[in-house]
Formats: sequence, C-alpha cells, structure tokens
Amino acid sequence: FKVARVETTPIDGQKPGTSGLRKKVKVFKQPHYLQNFVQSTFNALGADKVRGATLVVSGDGRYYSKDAIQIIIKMAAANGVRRIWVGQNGLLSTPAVSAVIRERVGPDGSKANGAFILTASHNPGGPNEDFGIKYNMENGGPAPEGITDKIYSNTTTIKEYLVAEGLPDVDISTIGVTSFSGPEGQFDVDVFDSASDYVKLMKSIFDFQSIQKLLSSPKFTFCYDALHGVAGAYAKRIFVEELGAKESSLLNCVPKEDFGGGHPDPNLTYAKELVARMGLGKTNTEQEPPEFGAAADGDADRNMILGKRFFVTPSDSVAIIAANAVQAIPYFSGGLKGVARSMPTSAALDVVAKNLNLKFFEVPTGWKFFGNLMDAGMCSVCGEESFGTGSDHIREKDGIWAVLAWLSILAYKNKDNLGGGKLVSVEDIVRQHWSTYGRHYYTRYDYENVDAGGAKELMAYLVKLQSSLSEVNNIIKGIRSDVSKVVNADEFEYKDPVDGSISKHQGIRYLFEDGSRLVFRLSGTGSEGATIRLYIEQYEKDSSKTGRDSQEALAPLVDVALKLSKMKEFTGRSAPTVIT
Ligand code: VG1
Ligand code: CO
Repeated sequence: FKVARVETTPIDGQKPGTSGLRKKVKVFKQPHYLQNFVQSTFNALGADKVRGATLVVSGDGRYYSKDAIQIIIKMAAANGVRRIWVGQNGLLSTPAVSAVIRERVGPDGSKANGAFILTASHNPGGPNEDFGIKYNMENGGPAPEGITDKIYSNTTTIKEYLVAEGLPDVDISTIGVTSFSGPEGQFDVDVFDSASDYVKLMKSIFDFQSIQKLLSSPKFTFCYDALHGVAGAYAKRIFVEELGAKESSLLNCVPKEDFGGGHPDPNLTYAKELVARMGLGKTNTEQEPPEFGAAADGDADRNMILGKRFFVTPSDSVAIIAANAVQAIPYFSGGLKGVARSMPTSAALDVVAKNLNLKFFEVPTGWKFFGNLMDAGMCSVCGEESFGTGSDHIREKDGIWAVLAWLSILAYKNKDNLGGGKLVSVEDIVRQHWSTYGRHYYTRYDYENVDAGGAKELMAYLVKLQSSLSEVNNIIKGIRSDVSKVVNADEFEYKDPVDGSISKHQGIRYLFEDGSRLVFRLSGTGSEGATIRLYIEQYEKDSSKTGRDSQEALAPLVDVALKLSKMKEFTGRSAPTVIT
C-alpha cells in the first residue's frame, strides 16, 4: 500500500467525555468525522509512540464498529503502526481489551502499546443510536486527561489525515495473521480469539473449582443477563464452559449490533427481564427466582448484582467485596494495598477501609483516576456507584470479574453448607455487612436529556448557594424539620497523589452533620442535551434501623434535594428518567 494524505478541516464537538467520544452514529458517519478523531489521537501520542507500535482495535460490536475498524486499520498502517490486533469479529469487552494490552503476547512475541475501544458502553446502539471511541494506554487504562485534552485540541486545528491507499478490507471474522507491505515495511493484522486471554486471567485470580462446586450444588441457582452486549461472548465461555452453569441460566447472551433494541445498562429500570426473573419486578414469576442474578452493560465493564428478590447497591457491592476479598479470592490472599471509590459513590467503602485499616482514596467520576493509584501499587479494589467495580488485575472496571468476586464470596461463606445446612444467600451477606458496618442508604436520580442551558443554570445556582451555609440551612428548615444541618459545601476538586495533576469542577457536594450527602453532577457520557445526576446518601449506624426500604428512608433528603436545587424550575421535569 501507499500512504495518501487527505485534506480535512476541524469538526466541532470532538471533546472526549468521562469515557471517550460518544455521539450518534449519524454524527460519526459524517465525512472525516471518525478520521479526524483518530488522526488527532495519533498526533497526540506523537510519532515515536505510533511508529512501529502494536495497537488493539475492537469493541462491544455495536452498529458501525465493523466499518470503523476497517477505517482505523487503514489509518494506522499509514501512520506507521506495525501491527493491529483485532478480537474475532471485532469483539472485545472493555475489560478484555485492558487484559489483552497487559497480558497478551502475539505470535511473533510482540506486546500491545495501546488500544482504540469502539463502544458507547451503556448507551443504546443501532443506526439511530450511539457509537463511541476511546483510547487506552500501555497500562491498559483509559488515556489520562493530559492526553484527552491534547486529542481535543488537535481536533480543533487538524488539516490532514493519513490513509493507506491500496490496503484491502481485512477479514476480521477469521482467526489468523494477514501481512501487507507498505512504504516502511511489513504491516500485520492479527485476528485472535476474543475470550481466551481474559479467561486465562480470570482463572489466575479466582478459585474456579470452588465456584464450580457452588454452581453445581442443587441449592444454588444462577442467572446472567448480558443485555445483548459483548459480555455474552465471555459469559458462555466462563459460566457455562468453565464453571458448569446451565446454558439456560444465560439471558440475552448473543451480542447484537443494536442490543436487541434495548438499553444495555444493567440497572433495575433497563434490565427488566432479569429483574422479573429475580422476583423483583411487579410481575409475579411463577417459578422460584434464582439465588443469584447479574447483568452487564454493552461493553461488559458494568455489573448489577442481585439476590433472590434482593438488589445489591453498587456502593455496597464494592464495600462487601473489599471486606471479604482476602479470605474469598486467592488473588488478594496477601492483603489489599488500598481501596478507592469515586466521589459520588457512598461511603460504605470508607467504613470498611477504616475498620480494616486500609489505605483509602476518593477520586472523581470515571475509571481513569483509579489507574494511577493502581500503577503506583496503592489500590487493589475500587468501585463506582454507577455499577462499576474492579481491581488492579486490569485498568478498567470489570463486569464479569465482579460476578466472579460475588460467586467467590458466596462459595466461601457456604463452603461447609453445600452438603447440609441452609445456604447463606446474597441477602444474608448484605444484611450481615450492614449490621457490622452500618448501612448507607443510597439512591441516584438521573434527569436525562434535559435542556443543556437549564442544567448549567441549575449547577451555577447550586454553586452560588454554597457561599452562604446559613442561607442553605434556612431554606432546608423551611422544607423539612427531620433532616440534619449542612456543615460543609463545595465543588469537588481532586489532586492526584501520584502525579500531582488537578481536576476541578468534579461535582457539587452538600455535606450534612449526620454524614448524609447530596451530590449534583452533569454527566459526561451522554450524546444529546445534558444529564443531571443527583446522588443522595444517608448513613445509619444503628443495626436495628438498617432494614428499612431505601426510598422510604431517603424520602426527606430527596424532598430537600429537589426543592433546594429548584430541579423542576430549572429542568421542567417533575420526575427523574431513571432512579437507581
Ligand atoms: C457515567 C458514570 C461513571 C462511569 C462512566 C463510564 O459517567 O456516572 O461512574 O465511569 O459513566 O461508564 P457520567 O459522566 O455519565 O456520569 V461506562 O460503563 O459508560 O464506560
Ligand atoms: Co460500560
């Protein structure tokens, strides 16, 4: 092939958000749109990082991925990349990409330097829905802000991009290496099995035998919903082939370009089928629900954990995993280096860290902030309230890892019970945790796709309000007498303890005397309008009061949050789109 230079002009709005660039497919299909972003990424990395490099290109298989992969292959070749690795059919979950960067050795002994991940994660897919792209670094984690800022600034000045002319489309459905020759020598495209590196890594972390014993016990029943995302490819291999779960325990495990028309977001609103099967929905299932259920998002980095008729809040999930990891998961048997959560995530993890005397960190929303801590050996387990949980085995959150972590805890707690005796259930484990550590009642209200102007005004209003706590407390007193006082309010700012970089404006916090918190943030992953997230949390130490219904326990704080922020006035919405 030859290298062609294509003239282009900057396109507005290519600023990567919380996790890459996410836009409607129609936007991505505009002439030069994807190309401008990819070339801007190569330019941000610099020629010395790109020439001769080995890059992974794959994703959750959503609509437009196959076209995008061919475009990126041709641009990579023209930019001097030496090898492109592609998961078969372009499929790799986000955690698998991270694992492949860190673990895979190519047939010629090569190792990967980075990856383009093609996903819009939990956003719907299809011709009228979302596509996305993000770049991950050599450590397997998302590019830090220093790089994403550079990418964005390059998109505003770009004049040309490079394409390999005469390079045919590569068959990505067949495993094997195809070689081409270009002006600078050989260029290879290596199509490999999407699951094997990831499966191998999971087997090195967990005790598969003990999980297999649990899954084969007639007392234990299991169910997994991939919501037609890429997790399906891994679920079959791991849960069925390796661990012996029944084929019938898998729901929606065939990856589809449009996720079967659904919203591939594992929460109580969108994972309807699983929720009903677990006996949590309004529809009464005739069958006895399974003991354990879980779901993943489109790119399989998120997880929802359910017990029989029981929902595990993600903030509790990471705290419970941290509290049990050393005993239940071989990878952690030497102890935890530290734990971390994102700012809006509840303080359940803080209490565990304090009790177990572990290093603890609070970082801004988005997985990229955990990576630095992990690279520096300061953090083993971390999580976000948004159904993201993970550890330092890779540099992304990991949906299937979280399920295996829970199965390990269940296997450990039931190791003497599987013959005779009553099964310790998911619900038992959570209630036990609350009675030891107290409970953080928690809920999140999302106002999706609201007018961007109104959302900005609401945030500005809340920041202004923070300058006078006495006024805030006066307003609150006028709303309810049964909530405590605000003692501190700020905009969260983070100084990375490893590289000293500072991230500002990471959400507005109102901190109450009794430990309750209200947090307001604008989403950085939407593709249309603005999304306001309101996070509400209240701590209950008294173990006789940890069994209440969470929406009921939080009702007074919710009332205060909505009125204090004038949510309805600013957004015109009288109710959120999603409650989690
Ligand atoms: C959301 C979540 C955040 C998560 C991010 C990426 O971001 O709140 O916790 O890290 O999605 O997850 P935002 O900016 O919309 O609140 V994924 O699974 O979409 O890559
Ligand atoms: Co995701």
